[in-house]
Amino acid sequence: MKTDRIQAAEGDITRLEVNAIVNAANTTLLGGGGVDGAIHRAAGPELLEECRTLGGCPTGGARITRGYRLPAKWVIHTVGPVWHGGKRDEDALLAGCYRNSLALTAQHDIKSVAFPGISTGAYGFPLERAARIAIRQTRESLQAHPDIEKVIFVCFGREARDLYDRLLSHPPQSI
Ligand code: AR6
Repeated sequence: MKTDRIQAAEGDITRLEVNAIVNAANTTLLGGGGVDGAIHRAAGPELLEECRTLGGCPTGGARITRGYRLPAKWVIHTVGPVWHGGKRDEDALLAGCYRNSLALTAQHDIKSVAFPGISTGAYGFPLERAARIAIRQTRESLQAHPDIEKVIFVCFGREARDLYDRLLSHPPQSI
């Protein structure tokens, strides 16, 4: 696999010119704070209208909508686990967010997709542990979905960016 299919970037995910952005949603899919609030504000009220038709989403799952006023054509809404110390299947649930989001990406023939750090804000998942899971699962999913051309991990702040750059420079077996 070509490693340059995966990149880290720093900034506001709502401004990114990619085919799809992933939202760190909650099980209602009806909006919230953090990146969820920013995405709904930037996309406009039509996004909430469409989300109302979906009937929610379980933790670890993913659903897709249009992007409306966003530069991205699509929004993939995934629900990360709340961190409870690591004993409530949080790692597997977080991996599911990336696996299911990338499966939707492939199903809709989307070539480029950007992720925020799912669960690493309000939901309290430790950043480095989350980043390792994100990278490991994305590398595995990209092998299953050769038509996805680019996955961007959008980091909010320098610390997260440095972490992702460091982990992405590691060979696959070592993270
Ligand atoms: N662009 C990129 N990353 C961002 C942005 C942005 N505009 N804004 C925040 N982040 P969070 P969670 C980063 O709390 O932990 C919501 O209320 C942020 O620094 O948005 O999965 C939902 O409705 C952090 O690294 O999501 C849920 O109830 C990451 O995005 C709950 O929060 C995720 O932080 C989900 O919590």
